[in-house]
Amino acid sequence: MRSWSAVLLCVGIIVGASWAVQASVQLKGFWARPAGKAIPSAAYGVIVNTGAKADTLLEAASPQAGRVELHETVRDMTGRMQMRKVRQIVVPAQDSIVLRPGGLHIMLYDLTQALRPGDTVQLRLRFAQAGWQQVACPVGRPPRPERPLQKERHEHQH
Ligand SMILES: [Cu+2]
Repeated sequence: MRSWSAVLLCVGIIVGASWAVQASVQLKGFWARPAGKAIPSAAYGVIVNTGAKADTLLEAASPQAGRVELHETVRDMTGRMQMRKVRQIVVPAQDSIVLRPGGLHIMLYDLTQALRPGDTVQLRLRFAQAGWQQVACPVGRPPRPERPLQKERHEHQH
């Protein structure tokens, strides 16, 4: 098991290094779908590219899943929605890509254990420019969209 821990150490160093350099890719509002151990889960969120160059998501990995794939959902000839593996996801410069149910998403196969609401999935995404980026995905429902600040209600009582 010594070689395996050496590999993990290397991954840690690489991930740490990519954090040290301010990456132009930000991962926001990530969450994962609850799933039993025998059922695949999926992760969603927003990839924001604040850089001047387009970046490309090349692969994803998680210590909690044996296999992680990039997927899209498409309508087939008969009108049914089907999932399909994609090789990469391009994030244009100064733009963002939304991963959501019914659209692009990250599929988690061969879970090491069931994912229940309140659990957290550690996800790593590898970008062509930004390298490996890590994000913690709470298991549960999608986070509530940010709402504009509501005007304070003033009630005058005389
Ligand atoms: Cu899928």
